[in-house]
Amino acid sequence: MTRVLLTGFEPFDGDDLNPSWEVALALDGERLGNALVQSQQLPCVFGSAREVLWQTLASGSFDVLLSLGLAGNRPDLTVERIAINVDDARIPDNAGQQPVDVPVVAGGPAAYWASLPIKRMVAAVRAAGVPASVSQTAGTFVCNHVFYAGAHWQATRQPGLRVGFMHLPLLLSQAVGKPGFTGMALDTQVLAVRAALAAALEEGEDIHSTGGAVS
Ligand code: PCA
Repeated sequence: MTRVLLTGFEPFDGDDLNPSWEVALALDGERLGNALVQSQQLPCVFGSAREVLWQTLASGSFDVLLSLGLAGNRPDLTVERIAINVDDARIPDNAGQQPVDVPVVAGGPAAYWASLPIKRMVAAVRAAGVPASVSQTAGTFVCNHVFYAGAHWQATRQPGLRVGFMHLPLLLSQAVGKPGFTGMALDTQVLAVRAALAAALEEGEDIHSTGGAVS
């Protein structure tokens, strides 16, 4: 059996829900082929999010880690390419911390690539009829922090683990009253993440479709 750890975040920045946790909760306990999904909520707090993630990874023998987070300014689902070793918070986290130019892991490498097949995942979400793209940056807030922490765990503790991160758009209800913002129904986000996970669990190399950005 393949064991998948799926993480989502508690609400932050004044919101009362976070689609990343709503989606993770909806998929908790689900079987995908011979894989079993276990979901875990993470605090939107620098340091604690990393510690809860590492404790969860230490407590189970997971094969795949997919972390989810909200990117409220993006219209589609985005599969992240790279995690960078910096915390630089534009807004305070849920504990009021606002680190600036602090490493996620002191002495760690500048960056880690995702080790899930990001382009196959994007293609699978699109094939399910949902907009998705590759993202070249997970930002410098708690999402990137968790993505880097997961990849660092893999690099230093569990080389067989495969690690990835997806940002999700707002839920429809969150976009109401915010002109110019796009929301996506929870059911649609759930089926899209399920499709991405199924693609991530397939054997074989990533595909080589274009996923770049000009700027
Ligand atoms: N999104 C934030 C942190 C938690 C979340 O869901 C981010 O993109 O960093």
